[in-house]
Amino acid sequence: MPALTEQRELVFEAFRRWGYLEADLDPLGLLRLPTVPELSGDTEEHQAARGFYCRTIGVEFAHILDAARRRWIHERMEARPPVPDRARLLERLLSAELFEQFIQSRYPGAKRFSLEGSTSLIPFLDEVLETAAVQGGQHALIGMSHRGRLNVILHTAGRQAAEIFAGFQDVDPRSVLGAGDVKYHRGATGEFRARNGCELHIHLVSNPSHLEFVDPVVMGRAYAKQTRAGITGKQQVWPIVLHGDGAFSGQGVLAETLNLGGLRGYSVGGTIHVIVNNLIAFTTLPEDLQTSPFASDVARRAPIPIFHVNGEDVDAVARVARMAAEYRAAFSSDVIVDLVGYRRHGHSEVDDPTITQPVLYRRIKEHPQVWQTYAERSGLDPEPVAARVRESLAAQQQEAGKFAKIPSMRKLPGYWAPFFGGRHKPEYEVDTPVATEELDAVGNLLTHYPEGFHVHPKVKKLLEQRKEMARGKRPVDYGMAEAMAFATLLRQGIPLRLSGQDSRRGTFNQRHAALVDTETEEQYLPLEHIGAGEAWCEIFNSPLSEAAVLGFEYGVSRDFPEALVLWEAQFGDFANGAQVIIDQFVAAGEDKWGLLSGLVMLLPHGYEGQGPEHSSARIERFLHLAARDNFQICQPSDAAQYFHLLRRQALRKWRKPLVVFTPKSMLRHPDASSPIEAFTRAHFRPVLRDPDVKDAARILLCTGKIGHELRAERNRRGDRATAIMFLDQMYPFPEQDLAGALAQHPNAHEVVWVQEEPANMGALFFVLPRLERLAQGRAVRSVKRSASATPATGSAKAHQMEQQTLLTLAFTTAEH
Ligand SMILES: Cc1ncc(C[n+]2csc(CCOP(=O)(O)OP(=O)(O)O)c2C)c(N)n1
Repeated sequence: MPALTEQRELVFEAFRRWGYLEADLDPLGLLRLPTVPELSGDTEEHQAARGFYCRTIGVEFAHILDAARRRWIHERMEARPPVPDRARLLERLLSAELFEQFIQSRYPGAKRFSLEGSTSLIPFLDEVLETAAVQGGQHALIGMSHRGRLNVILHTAGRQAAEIFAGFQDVDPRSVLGAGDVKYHRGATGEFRARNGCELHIHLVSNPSHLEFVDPVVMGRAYAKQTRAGITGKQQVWPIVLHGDGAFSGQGVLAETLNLGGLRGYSVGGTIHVIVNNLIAFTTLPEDLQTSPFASDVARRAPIPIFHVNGEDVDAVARVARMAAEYRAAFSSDVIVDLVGYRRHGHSEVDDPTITQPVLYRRIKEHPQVWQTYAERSGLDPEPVAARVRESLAAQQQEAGKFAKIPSMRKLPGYWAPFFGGRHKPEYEVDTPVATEELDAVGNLLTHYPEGFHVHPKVKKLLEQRKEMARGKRPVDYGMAEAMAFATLLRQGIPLRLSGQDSRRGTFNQRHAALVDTETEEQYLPLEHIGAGEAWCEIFNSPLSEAAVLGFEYGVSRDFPEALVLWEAQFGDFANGAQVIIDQFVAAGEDKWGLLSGLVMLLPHGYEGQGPEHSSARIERFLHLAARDNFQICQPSDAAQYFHLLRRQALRKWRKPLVVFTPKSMLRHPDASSPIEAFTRAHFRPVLRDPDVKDAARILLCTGKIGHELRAERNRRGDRATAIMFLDQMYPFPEQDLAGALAQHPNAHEVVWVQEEPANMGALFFVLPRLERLAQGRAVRSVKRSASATPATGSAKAHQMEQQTLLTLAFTTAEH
């Protein structure tokens, strides 16, 4: 009967494609979905297909191009569902809901961002972890925002309720004056014991208020942990990210993060994304939140399945959890689960939702709780379990009173033990010079490629020059200084990872970390072949994203403190696309959560007449964020300084993010190149004194490219009375070094801060008051562009005129 089979296939194909639009996905019947003509019909085939695709699970998978993956899904959807452990599911639901109600009654007026209405999230996570355990999972990294976080800490991360209650009692506020974070943002670690006896280590990642920005951080952390775990890393470490529906559809960083999922430098073997979809965001309804019917629609661009499930059918929720986890294990792919529920209270519990959604909330008030519906449907008596749960919560509250301060619910992994945070101490300094023979050896290694590899003639020439640089036959430029820093660190056993847009070649054609065969386009990275011991090296061209990629690299740095992890902006100006990661994680992570990072941000900076968006990495913004030694802000003025700065960052145990303003026009400039001796002897110096002028009448202090221009101008003028110094480290401010440098010129009557940036930008606001303190009565002046709303002019000629004016003013004394 081929015709009948064909007919059946046609009907089934229609339901596989569109069935989710007619599924019963929403406990309150609020979702408005289009009707699908392709699904109309009442034949036996229609009834059968409807049974598979239009009950409480809907799945979107027709957009997945790989037929084997589509078949995998439809075979499971069209199979008999597994028998659920209903007693266990009811117990978990009850425990989750009664926990929320307990807090409501015992800590009235406190915000907890209740999960009620979507509590089937807890059994959902159980099932994902159970499946992960069967598949060899040992760690789960969970990222999530406020909604239901306390519940997840208790039920999934396995912390004690007493620890959470202690947070509500806010004991010992003095210990966190000016720092710390609210309880529904803090991280937690714990164990989840699966039915097969395995324990999964759970790590709930610390999270800022800024919704969705934790997503790439979770991925980066998972990537680092997977790298640690070796060949089976992706099986062992499972990333799971929970989202609100409003944030999922609205926040761009989510889309950027999904795009990382299948990329070789960023793949974590699949993340399980769960939208805890309560069909509201604060006071705003879906019709004002997203253009398309489902919050999940933004994910359809990726070749990954999207499961929708009615959060009130807890059996279906458990089934979807298993399918999602098994799919991740089978295909190393992301999976989206849209868990549709509702929100029983206001956005937080101090918020009255009847002001904005009076009708909806009347309906929600009358709607039974998830556990009630489930108990009724499954014919189980909830009372004995409920009594037990209430009793245990009351006992835990008693315990909470015994804490003298709010307990930390997380333990740092052992690999953090050798590293320090806090204020800088001189004993953290390290040796960074490298012996001549070693530089010669790395020069050979860095310029070596396999027999028969066809190198581009221009690159070949560059490699020959680099070999000469390493041998001291020509000055070393920035590109080679960086390569030598990377190579020497790798040979000392330090792993290395660099990612950024076009970073393999380098935006300015300066890096050439990957050699490209001119016949085959095959790539060869010399640095990948020189690490000692376990030291791996990864250099990737990132996708065209700042927020997600910087978040990812921050995440890698959090779980690989021994590695030098660098992110590079194409131009420093573009880093503001990642401002939330900079503000909320890089700058504040230690103060808020006590979490350290040694991440390096390379930000090309300098005024060369390339316009408003190719000039400034916004030095001022980083300096505004600087306090309590939270990070280091540097602008190395020559190649050797860059070399020592990178090596210092990797070798010392003081783990602080490092912001480096890197050059553009100075990359190959002889004035900023360094002799080989500067690599074998010196250290990174926060302040560069002037070697050419003794006992100056005036001192010009500056940072970056302008200093070289000032020195050239001084030569042109034949000026022998002006000393020019570079401030290569702006933060932590090198007060003693600078005081020492100024003291070398006791007769200088004025100190002038010279910067390329406009008066309202650059380091001016930061340096001037500090300089005044150190100047010991000398006049302190500044030379800068006029205050401006934009960092730089769009005209190259105007730039030249401005630049010349700066130089002229810098050599004009105050008396004139
Ligand atoms: C980037 C960002 N913008 C705005 C907010 C303020 N805010 C906090 S919660 C919230 C609503 C979130 O809605 P949804 O994502 O649906 O999650 P729900 O609270 O409903 O679980 C908003 C707008 C924020 N925290 N982060």
